[in-house]
Amino acid sequence: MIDRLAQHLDAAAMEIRTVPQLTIDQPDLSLDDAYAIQRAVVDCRIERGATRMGMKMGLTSLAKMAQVGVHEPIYGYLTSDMMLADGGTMVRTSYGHPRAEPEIAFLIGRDLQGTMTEAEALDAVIGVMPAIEVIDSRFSDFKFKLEDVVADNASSCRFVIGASATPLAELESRDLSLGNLGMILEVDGEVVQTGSSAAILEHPARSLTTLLKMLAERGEGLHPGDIVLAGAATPAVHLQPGQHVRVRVDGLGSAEMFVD
Ligand code: OOG
Ligand code: MG
Repeated sequence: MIDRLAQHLDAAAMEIRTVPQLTIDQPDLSLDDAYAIQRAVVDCRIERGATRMGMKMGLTSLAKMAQVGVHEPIYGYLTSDMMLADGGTMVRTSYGHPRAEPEIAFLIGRDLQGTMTEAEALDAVIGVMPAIEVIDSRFSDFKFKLEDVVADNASSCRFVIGASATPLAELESRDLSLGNLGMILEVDGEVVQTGSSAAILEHPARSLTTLLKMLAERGEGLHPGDIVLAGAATPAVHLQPGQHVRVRVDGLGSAEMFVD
């Protein structure tokens, strides 16, 4: 069942079509099943040559939870085929109904696994970067239950990371706190969403420790060089061809992309 559903979701992504929620035919699908399907979906990408680049957290802000009606943080994998260079162009028609959202990314410096304090987790962070995440649900109308969106690798699609990683000590030396940085999403130079890193589980570091706890339940952790997206601070916005999208974060700079 796990492999069959993973192939079903992978084919939907490859063929750029949406499918009904898995939980309609499989009302008893458990969260463990959903994470097993997710892992198998990611393995399909890895078999095609993609490599694991890190992890994303999702549904870590009230704004995001409210937008999709799922009220629990989830995680997914980031793979090399999802990465878009800063300033790069994404072809709109290669995806179903993509949306962009403003995020903060961590660059991890050493192996991390298990339950730990926020200070312990942050000690392993080389730096933080502004990021754009493009999400694209495989489910019709972007409607899903918790188990559906987990199986769908947390709606992951593409991500853009800002050019430079700012060490936390540098932020502090400028009297900025990672827990309260202004975040702006711009489309074609106009501000379309504003928020704060405080919206991300009250502090992005809490997203990191929550991820580590969830990964430990499946015997997994983070590795040197991993990128971790902490989850969007605001609702996501639909993307249209011709747009220029930029995320600016106080003290961290910006990340940008174009839609073709
Ligand atoms: C689920 C993925 C959520 C975030 O940053 O909250 C997410 C979705 O909204 O489709 O990536
Ligand atoms: Mg996201």
